[in-house]
Amino acid sequence: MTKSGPQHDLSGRCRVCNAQISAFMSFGRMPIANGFLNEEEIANEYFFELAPAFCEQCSMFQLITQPQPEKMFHGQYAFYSSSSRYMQMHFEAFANKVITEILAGGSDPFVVELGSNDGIMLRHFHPRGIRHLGVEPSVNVAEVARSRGIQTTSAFFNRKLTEEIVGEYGRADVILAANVMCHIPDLPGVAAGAQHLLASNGILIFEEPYLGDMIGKTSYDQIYDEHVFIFSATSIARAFAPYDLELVDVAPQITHGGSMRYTLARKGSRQATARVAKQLAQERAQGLDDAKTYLGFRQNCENSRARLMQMLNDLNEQGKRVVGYGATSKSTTVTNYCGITPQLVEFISDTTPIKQGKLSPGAHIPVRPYGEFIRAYPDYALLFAWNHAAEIREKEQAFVAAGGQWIVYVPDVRVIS
Ligand code: DWN
Ligand code: ZN
Repeated sequence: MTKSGPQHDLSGRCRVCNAQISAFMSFGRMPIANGFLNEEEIANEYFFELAPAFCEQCSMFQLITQPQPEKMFHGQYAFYSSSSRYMQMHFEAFANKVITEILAGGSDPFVVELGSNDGIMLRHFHPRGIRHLGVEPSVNVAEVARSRGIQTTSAFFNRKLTEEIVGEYGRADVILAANVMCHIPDLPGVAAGAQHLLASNGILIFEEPYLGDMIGKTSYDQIYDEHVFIFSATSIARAFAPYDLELVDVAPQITHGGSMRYTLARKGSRQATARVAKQLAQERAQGLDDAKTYLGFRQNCENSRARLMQMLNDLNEQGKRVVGYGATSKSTTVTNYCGITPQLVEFISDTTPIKQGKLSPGAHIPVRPYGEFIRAYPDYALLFAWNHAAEIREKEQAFVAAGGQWIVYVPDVRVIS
């Protein structure tokens, strides 16, 4: 067995269809991806084995084990959705599309968003007087949303909660989620909740990192504790079908390194677009429903790790300064799987105050404010926030003009300036 094969038998039951599943690889001992910590917390740092599996019965890509939700989403949750200007624009466009194409003409519509974070999407519904409710378990980010006047309840979304929502507000015309569904281990519970909450002609729209992109680009850093699933159109159609919810549209998105927007409606209530059948056929052609594809992915991950470590070790021997850019959740998988130490990457620059002054999970690389990056540019910046490359490279032209270079690892390990 290769170093990235599971250390011991990692098997379990598919969270969606209950079939027997086994991990096809392991990324090893992993901490909580957003578990930024202080020196004195190192002794008690929590680790689990990060091992993905593919269910051959329903095609769902998932983690074998996931830490308890309370370990990941709590009053100190470190990720604020509004930390990217491009993402703010993306959600404004998403919200406007829902308002003009779906809600237009409806009388007093009601919108529910799962995992509404700091209100990056609902803030566009609120000023228009559209009835809305955000469901956000991480109380600190929910508080930011409330301070913006956005109606938010701090809870995990499930069937029981939908009964309370229906009792208080009635049924939802639209249920939205972005980068949230793939975080919820009880996906059948979410589907049952959506089935209960949706109005008869209502729709459920969500967008999440896309399995086809992850496999195609070897962006294995999408795999971390919070992402218990990585979806495809195939797996989504199958997971929601038992709840009479049908996949009626798909739309690829460039966000988060390649995402897919899924639209579902009550069976028979809307005609599915031709894009759905096309996407399903494309997924078969890519081999997303074939277990062999994941063995190839495992090999690609190992190659990527070897190349990145070779590059970082070479630069270290040459005495070059390398700094990480963006203390992303994704970077926790990269630093821990590859074994990147503070000797190789001096610190990670990040604009999020709650992360600054802390150590990165597991690898314990210091996280410093952005000002440290511009104060003395390093020779190389390792772009952990590669999904925001367009925004960041536009902003950091002075770094390149000063001779700085970017190291990227998706889709390949390479240096760009
Ligand atoms: O699904 C999830 C996605 C949507 O967001 C969550 N599980 C958690 C989170 O994942 P992430 O942490 O990998 O997301 P980002 O958006 O890639 O994180 C970017 C990080 O980089 C933030 O900490 C902010 C920081 N940043 C920065 O320092 N300078 C970002 C930009 C754009 C910048 O210019
Ligand atoms: Zn399954």
